[in-house]
Amino acid sequence: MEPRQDQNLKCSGNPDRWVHSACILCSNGCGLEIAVKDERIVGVRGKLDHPVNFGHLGPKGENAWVANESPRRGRQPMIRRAKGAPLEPVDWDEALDFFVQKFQDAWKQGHGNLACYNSGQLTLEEFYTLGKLWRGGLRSSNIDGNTRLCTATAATGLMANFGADGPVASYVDIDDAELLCLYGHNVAEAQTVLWERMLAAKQRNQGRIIVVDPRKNPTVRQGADLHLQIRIGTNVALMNGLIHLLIRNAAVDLDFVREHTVGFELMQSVVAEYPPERVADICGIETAALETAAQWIGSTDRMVSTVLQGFYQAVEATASSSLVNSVHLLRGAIGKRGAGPLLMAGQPSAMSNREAGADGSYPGYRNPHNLTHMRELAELWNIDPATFHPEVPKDIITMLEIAERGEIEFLWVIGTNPIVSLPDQNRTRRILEQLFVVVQDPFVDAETVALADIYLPVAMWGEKTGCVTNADRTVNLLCKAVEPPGQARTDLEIFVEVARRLGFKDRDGKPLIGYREPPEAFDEWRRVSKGRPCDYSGMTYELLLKKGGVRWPCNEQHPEGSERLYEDLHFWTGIDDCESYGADFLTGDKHTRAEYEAIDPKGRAFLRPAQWRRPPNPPSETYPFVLSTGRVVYHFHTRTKTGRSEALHRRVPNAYVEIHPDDAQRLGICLGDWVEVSSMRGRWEGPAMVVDTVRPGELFIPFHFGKGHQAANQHTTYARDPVSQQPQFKSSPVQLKRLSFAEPEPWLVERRNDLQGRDVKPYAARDSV
Ligand SMILES: Nc1nc2c(c(=O)[nH]1)N[C@H]1C(S)=C(S)[C@@H](COP(=O)(O)OP(=O)(O)OC[C@H]3O[C@@H](n4cnc5c(=O)[nH]c(N)nc54)[C@H](O)[C@@H]3O)O[C@H]1N2
Ligand SMILES: Nc1nc2c(c(=O)[nH]1)N[C@H]1C(S)=C(S)[C@@H](COP(=O)(O)OP(=O)(O)OC[C@H]3O[C@@H](n4cnc5c(=O)[nH]c(N)nc54)[C@H](O)[C@@H]3O)O[C@H]1N2
Ligand code: SF4
Ligand SMILES: [Mo]
Repeated sequence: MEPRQDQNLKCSGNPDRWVHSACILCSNGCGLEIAVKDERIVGVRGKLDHPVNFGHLGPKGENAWVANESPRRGRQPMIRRAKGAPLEPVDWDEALDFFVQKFQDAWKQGHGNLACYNSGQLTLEEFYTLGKLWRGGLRSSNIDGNTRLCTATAATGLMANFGADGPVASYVDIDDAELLCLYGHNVAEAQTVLWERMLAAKQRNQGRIIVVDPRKNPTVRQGADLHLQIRIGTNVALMNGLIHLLIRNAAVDLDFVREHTVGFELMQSVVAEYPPERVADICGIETAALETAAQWIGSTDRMVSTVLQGFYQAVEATASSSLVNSVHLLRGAIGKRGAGPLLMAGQPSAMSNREAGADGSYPGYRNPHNLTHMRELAELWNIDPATFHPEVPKDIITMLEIAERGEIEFLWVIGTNPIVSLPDQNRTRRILEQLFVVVQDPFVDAETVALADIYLPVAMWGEKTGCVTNADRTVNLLCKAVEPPGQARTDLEIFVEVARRLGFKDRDGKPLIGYREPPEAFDEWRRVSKGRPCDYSGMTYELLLKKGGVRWPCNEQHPEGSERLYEDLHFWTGIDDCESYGADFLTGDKHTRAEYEAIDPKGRAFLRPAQWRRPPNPPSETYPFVLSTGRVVYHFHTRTKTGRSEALHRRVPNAYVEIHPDDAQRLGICLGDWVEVSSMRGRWEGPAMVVDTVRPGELFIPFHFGKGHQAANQHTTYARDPVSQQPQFKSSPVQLKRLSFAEPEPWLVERRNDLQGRDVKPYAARDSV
């Protein structure tokens, strides 16, 4: 990708200084500098020498920083003295006294009575500290991140084949690939700069792009050479069909398979049941398209596959994502330049959370069921190994189900807006209303704050220092550019203070969290991660400033970081290396250590077959449409940032529903008509986007809008993948009807034209958003 310095500056004259940072509005982690004038953020510019983006920025990166300056920033803590009372401003002492009192009251009923639900957007140093506080201090596993909704399947999918989490390939491999396969990944909208990099690679290598997606989305229109427009919920069948054909076409690298994998015979017998005709029938595609895809995949080993929410947010998530890894193993397309699976992360720092362990994982990809790993962690934390009994980690949906039964009372929400982003909004709201809720967020108008009993105002990006890891293991250092508003504190300061007030100590009676500043937290993390897959022992803030992004592992052996994993084809599958002893794809039943012992592949990778199942909640006569949900290029999640940028907001100011022209015609619906989408759980209303992106019988609503009847999550359910526990956001049965005729607003027409591919330039390369 050619360097190009994108910039958006809103000040007269030159800024006073430029501060080293990165964009955190998606997992791409584009390097940038923040412009500061009169101690305020006034703009950004891409870093030309950054190994991820070479100066490029996309629409969100260029515009959403204005959110820092919003008048809706929280400047003072607030508490609600009783349910139904208003939130009242108080000082930090009173807010934290109230916090600690309520925390301890709940704790008296057992530590299982408290839960923490955090984010994929804090810094590594903050995740590490929070995980230590919760697991090492409270000794509870009731902690999860919204990474559960996002990249939990990347972790379980990687563990299923390679023994541990850790994206295998990197963007450098994309540069050299001849074939890019995008599985349920609308990269043109979701990582606009990565998409430019992919298109540049395709041009340079005279390569090809295959997109597997039920929608003819902007990625398809802007760059696909082959679109497998499968039905929603048929990913596993498709993958089995591809593997069936690779075997039939003698495209499997049998020497590689023999030397470096286990499980081929079983895989062979399962995929034998998926001949092209059956797969085409299940997936609703032509056999010729499937055969072409298998032929392309079978004819190059310079292939990179990316996987994202179209695969992850489904009940067959781990199985389908693991099958992508298996395709790479069968082709020997792994561990070398230009090749490898890239199970993507989505949130800017979801990877850091998976590494540091404030979600379902344990620090350094340690295995909670491996006593040696847990003893080692207890030693590193200087807590008594004999009293440290890690429990089975609980995912957020399981915790909500427990709370619904009245067995959790206290919930600490940090850096996520669950009332908009969790499935089944009405049920989730009822559960949250029952609990004592602490919300820690930079904005007082984030929807979940309305349910808070305590609100803690925090510093955000640009106002604190720390690291975030992107989707290809590149670690970026974000430096503090300006002071946070009012009395807002950093998440790290809050964690340190809470741990102190709760009296969490190590076994020598010293504070469990023995530091206050990000560099000290980072130093401890370097020691804790040493020897593990995500080894940071060789990384320093100085190196990060110098190189503008370093990929782990970074240690004595790889002092400048590592472009890809598994170059030696030795995987983390040995019984005392692995992060998990594995689980059954269909039931989620966890394998025991004894069971693993019997199959320990000692460094070889697993090929794990899976049968396709029809997804639960199928459409019916009453609810004949299948609804999927996802993103638009101009908004980030629940819009607490992008919703405040006029440039972004005006592009898509409202939710809408994509309806295929055939369905629209049958129901007498035209572009702009006000329609209702209803299900057994709720009612959505908004304008009709009549467009041939979706398949007939399928609908799509962006999930970014949470207020009133605009929330897509009215219709989603707690159904989830049995292994990763990631919710099925992409398939809900609904009904559609017109409420009133209306003229389409100009933005809707523009967006429709854009979705239909009128301008096929990548978004990041366009002159204005
Ligand atoms: N603009 C923007 N970019 C973002 C974000 C954002 O909010 N806005 N968020 C970031 C985050 S956290 C994430 S996780 C990523 C997500 O990035 P993506 O996963 O690319 O985004 P989605 O729109 O959720 O879903 C991707 C595609 O999945 C398809 N899909 C639906 N059902 C199926 C299915 O059954 N099979 C297949 N194969 N595909 C299916 C949808 O049609 C959609 O085109 O984006 C990141 N980047
Ligand atoms: N229907 C449907 N639902 C989905 C999805 C989907 O595709 N369809 N996608 C899912 C996915 S992949 C994701 S990642 C989630 C995202 O869902 P959320 O994580 O709920 O979305 P965000 O808007 O990013 O929420 C982050 C919150 O943290 C706050 N924040 C920002 N910076 C900081 C900080 O430094 N500290 C603290 N404490 N707070 C901060 C923001 O103001 C915001 O309120 O949504 C999920 N929900
Ligand atoms: S692709 Fe866009 S949103 Fe993502 S990190 Fe880069 S500039 Fe930010
Ligand atoms: Mo995500």
